[in-house]
Parts: sequence; structure tokens; C-alpha cells
Amino acid sequence: MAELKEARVPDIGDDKDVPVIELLVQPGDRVKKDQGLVTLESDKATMEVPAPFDGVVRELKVKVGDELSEGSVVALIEPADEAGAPAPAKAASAPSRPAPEAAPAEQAPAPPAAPAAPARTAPAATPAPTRSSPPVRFDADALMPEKVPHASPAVRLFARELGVDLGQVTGSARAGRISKEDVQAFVKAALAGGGAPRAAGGGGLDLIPWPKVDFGKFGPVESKPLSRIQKLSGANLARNWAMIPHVTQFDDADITEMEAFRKKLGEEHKDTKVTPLVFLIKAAVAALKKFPNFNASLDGDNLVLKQYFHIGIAVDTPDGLVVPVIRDADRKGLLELARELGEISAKARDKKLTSADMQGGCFSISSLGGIGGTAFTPIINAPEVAILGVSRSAMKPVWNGKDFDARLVLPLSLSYDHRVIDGAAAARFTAYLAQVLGDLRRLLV
Ligand code: CAO
Repeated sequence: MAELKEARVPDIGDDKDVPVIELLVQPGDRVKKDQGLVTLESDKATMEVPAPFDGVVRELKVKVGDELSEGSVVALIEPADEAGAPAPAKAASAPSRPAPEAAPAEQAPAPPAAPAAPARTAPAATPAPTRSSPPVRFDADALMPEKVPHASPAVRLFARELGVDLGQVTGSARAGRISKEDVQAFVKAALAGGGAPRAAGGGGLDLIPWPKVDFGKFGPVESKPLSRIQKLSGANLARNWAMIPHVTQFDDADITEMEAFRKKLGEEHKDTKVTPLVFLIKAAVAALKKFPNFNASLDGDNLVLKQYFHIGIAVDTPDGLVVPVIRDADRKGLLELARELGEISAKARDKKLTSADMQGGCFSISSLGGIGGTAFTPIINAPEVAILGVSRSAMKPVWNGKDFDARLVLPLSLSYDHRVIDGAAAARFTAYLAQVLGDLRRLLV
């Protein structure tokens, strides 16, 4: 057997003593460089420790629940032989299991002490069996601006079951970490004081507890865990829906001429998919320029007006909703926007978005036009103050004063934060959007 080499935890930033929540390989497994060995989960991020080179896992040095820091040894790996072929399973302590893919031919073992820094990207609900990319790391801070309390997943689950908002619990463990005993003490104190613990996510709304129902009593059921993206976006959506006074303004845009131009563009540029969404990004930028309060965020008693135009696009992925941002949309043409939209959608669906890709948005667009529907009420992507929902265009009879004309009509649904935007401003915003989409020459004015 070749000399065994150590796989260690790479640079994981400031995180220390991060618990192992999952073992991704077993002794005897063949692994490829960068394939995840174990998953660590800190209070704000989940990351996989990658195999530093191709080989066969001979020993796992950790178990679920162990707390690791940079440099901790995770596994002993027998490197693949010089020719790059996976090392034979020889008289190993455990039988070798075949790798799902053959190892690449020329991989040399990387020094375990200097692995690549983890790349920040969207979470993977289920780790892929092999990875060709660097370790996956997902930063909850990008989506959850408030400080996330320091607690293990088990303690979080325990708190959730009791309806305890961990933000109100003081941690007594090392570095202020919240333990199960802290949660119990918090509940006891709340009960002794006569008050119920504040419901998690209630934000002080004193909501009644979530109904607990034994669904199995009524028929067969299957329980399926939410993906990490669903959990994170769900927490954000719930907060935004509860905290922001939403109003949705509906309007229609006549896009008959726009559609003719879009088709022409598509024929001239067959390599680029130009969908109505690209025109909506352009029109939204024009409307944001005309109505700057929509390109703003609330900061206490101040309204921060942005002088840049970064547009978030809601993308539907198998693991849930993500909102990557197209930067400086005001400086990009329709074709460039179309290409970028294609790229970020593909990146989102391949789980390759980094948290940087999802930051800095000014205004979001959620398009369900490719699917259907006539209207909906999108939830504002805080700290933005408005979001545009787009439904499917349809041919409709439109009265021209004398006759009905057949026109292609696009439904718009603008949700806005009523603390910042009045109904009249919202109606002007959507009317202007409809004007621009109805006559694209207005983009030049
Ligand atoms: N009316 C009619 N047709 C439309 C349309 C509209 N408003 N918008 C798009 N289409 C057409 C496109 O032209 C395309 O037609 P072809 O296949 O003939 O070219 C088809 O519908 C599919 O478009 P698409 O969805 O692939 O592309 P897009 O640019 O419109 O959208 C993206 C890209 C990433 C936004 C989209 O794929 C997506 O994920 N949408 C879901 C967003 C979501 O879930 N929002 C809800 C969030 S909860 O509030």
C-alpha cells in the first residue's frame, strides 16, 4: 500500500470548532480531488471538506458531532498511483467501493496543508457524489442580514420546536454559543414570568403557536426535509412579508410592437435567447431613474438612494428560489443583458452562484411569464423597497376609440413598501413602465 496522506480542513475563514454534520464518504471509497469528504456546519455557513487529491479513503478520523478547525485531520487517504489511476484496494481494512467516475489521468496529489480556499456558492441540498469544483460554502449572512445566533443545528431545532427565538437567548457556552440548557433556562424564565417565549420569526408579533397536527391520522403521508435554500429563503420571505407593509399595484403593458422587435432580434442573433425579461430589465432601469425612491433602501429614519442600477432576478431552481443580481444594468445593451441572464440562470440551476452574485441588488424582477398566470403578489426582497412581478402575455381585444384591436398585453404586478412608496407613486411607476414597454423609443429619452 502507498504511503497514506492526511486530508485536513482547509482555510475556513474565522470559523473555529465547527461541528461535523455529515460524513460523505466511508473507508474504502475512491475519491477524486475536491470531492467532499465531510460536511461542516457553523452558525452561518455549511461547507464540505474536499479531498486534496485522488485516492482511496483508508480511515476517517472524525465522526458526526466532532468539532473541527482549520488544519484538523479529517481522513487518511491512499493517493492514486503515479499514472493517476485510482490506487488498487489491496489488503485494505475495508473493501474499496468504485468511484462514480474514473479519476482524471494527470492529477498529482496536492499538499494537504495548502488546500484551496473554499469558494462561496449556493447551497447544495444533497451533496453530489463527486465534485470537480472547490469546496462548497454557503454564507447565510448574505441572505439573513441580522446576526445569526451562535448555536448548533440540534439546538436550533430544539428552539424551533419550543417556538423560542434564539436571538433573545443569551449563550453561556464558549464564545457565547447557545446550548440546549440555555434554551431550557430561557423557557423556564419565560414561564415563571407568566409570559410565553416569543415565537421564532414572529418579530415581536406575539403570534399564537404553529398548529401541530398528526397528519398521519387522516391518511398516508411522506415527510421530506426542506432544502437549505428553501429554509433560508423561507426565513427571509416570512420576515419580509411580516415586517413590510406590502401593497401590490397591477397594470398592463401593450407589448405588441416590443414583441415584433424581440422576434426580429432573436432571428438576427440566433445564438442569444432574447426573452421579454430583458426588455423588462431595461424598462425597470428607466423607471428607477425617473422614480428614484424605488431605487432605495430604508435605513432607520433615512432613505438611502442608490446611484447604481443592479437588478435582482428571481430564478426558480430545483432546490428553491434564488435571486442573483445583474450589475450595472443601465450600462448594458439588450443582447448583453440577454447573455448575462442566460449565464446567471444556468449558474443558479447548477448551484454555482456565489453569495457575491446575490448581493447589492436595488430592485428585483420575478418573471413567471414563461410559465403562466395573469397576476400575483411578489414579496419584496428586503432591504429593497419594490419588486416587479411579470405574468404571461396574452392577445386581448383593446378598444382604440372606434374598434377593438387585437393587442399583446403583458400583466405587471408591482409590490412596494408602503412606508416608502405611496400608492400614487406606484401607479405612476407601473404606468411609466407600460409606456416604455409600449414604445421602446422612450428608453432613448
Ligand atoms: N409572456 C409570454 N411568454 C414569455 C414571457 C411572458 N411574460 N416571459 C417569457 N416568456 C417565454 C420566453 O420567451 C420563452 O419562450 P421560448 O421558449 O419560445 O423562447 C419561454 O417563455 C421561457 O422563458 P424562460 O423562463 O426560460 O426565460 P425568461 O428570461 O423569461 O426567465 C428566469 C428566466 C430565470 C427568470 C426563469 O426561467 C425563472 O426561473 N422564472 C421563475 C421565477 C420565479 O420563480 N419567480 C417566482 C418567485 S416567488 O415570488
